[in-house]
Amino acid sequence: MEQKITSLREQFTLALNNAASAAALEALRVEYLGKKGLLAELMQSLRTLSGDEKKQAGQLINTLKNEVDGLVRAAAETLQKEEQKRQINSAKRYDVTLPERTEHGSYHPISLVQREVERIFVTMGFTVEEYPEVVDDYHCFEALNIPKHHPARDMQDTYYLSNGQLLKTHTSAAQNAIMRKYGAPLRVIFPGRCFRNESTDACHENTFFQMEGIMIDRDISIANLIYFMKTMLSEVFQRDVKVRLRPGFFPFVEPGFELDISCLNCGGVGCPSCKNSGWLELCPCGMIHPRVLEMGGIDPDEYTGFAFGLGLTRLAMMRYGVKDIRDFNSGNLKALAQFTQ
Ligand code: FA5
Repeated sequence: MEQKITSLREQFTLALNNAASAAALEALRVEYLGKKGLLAELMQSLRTLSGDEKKQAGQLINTLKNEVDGLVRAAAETLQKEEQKRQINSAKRYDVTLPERTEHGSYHPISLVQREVERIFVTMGFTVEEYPEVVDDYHCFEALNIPKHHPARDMQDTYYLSNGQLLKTHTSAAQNAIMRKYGAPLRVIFPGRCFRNESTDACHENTFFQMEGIMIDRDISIANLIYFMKTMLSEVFQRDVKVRLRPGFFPFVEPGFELDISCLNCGGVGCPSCKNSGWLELCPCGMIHPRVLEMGGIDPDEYTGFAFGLGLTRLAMMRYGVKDIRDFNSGNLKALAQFTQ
């Protein structure tokens, strides 16, 4: 019996050396220590032995059982540690000091259109100016030939601050300051956010963007105005855009016009974005009123000029096929992220 136990130990040692995986070790454990395993079989054979011999052999088998159990466990542990080490070594290294990776943001479609229009005008010799959103009554109205109680103010109700200042209703509010700052001749565009106390619908917002432009020089005429407008629109839309000019009244221009573009959302048939007219009022414009030039410190006998107030938000609607202006301020990132450029 002793002989049998010794050769089983040798056989086990050999098999253990060859067990290179967790599965092989488990199979080995079952083969030796399982209910019907080799050691259980050996125990069974003790029945044929007598007294002391049985006791001695029983102890030897139990010792071997404990050895097998201990060695299989130790081998399994070693294998597990080796596997962990291998995984750590093969894992991608990372630097905990790097900033967290997040989704990339994207430019707002209005910013994209604004940059595009700025680029176009800059190539035509215009400079770009900034102007505050909070202004005073003089710059927003009085310096634009809109005295107190003038009916033109009804169209532009806005939000007043307790100190008498207001949120600008149009980018024209910067005209006077820019004329005073640079004098004539002058070619400037000035984009900005405007605010109006307005009920909203598919084409009206209480907060929207305009891009104002003025060009003042000797002999500037309506022909120059039309040329710059058409050049800018066909560059933005990369095709000839249908426009129409109709008379429009603004106290700070004379004559004044409304420049409409054919609605690109419906092809001019009529839809909610164009109030079913087929045309979208996009860019009022006109020749700067002599009194406005005068208030800006420019001699109207020497200089003439044109001004326009492009509806930048509406231009972005047309450019990107946005059917409802309210989508722009909705904060809907899924919709806005489509414009990444
Ligand atoms: C003005 O604001 C004048 N200051 C424009 C101007 C400048 C005329 C220079 C002559 C010379 P109006 O209120 O029409 O005009 O607005 C100009 C453009 O801004 C509109 O054609 C439209 O495209 C856009 N706009 C006006 N109100 C809203 C609104 N509530 N929501 C979105 N866009 C608007």
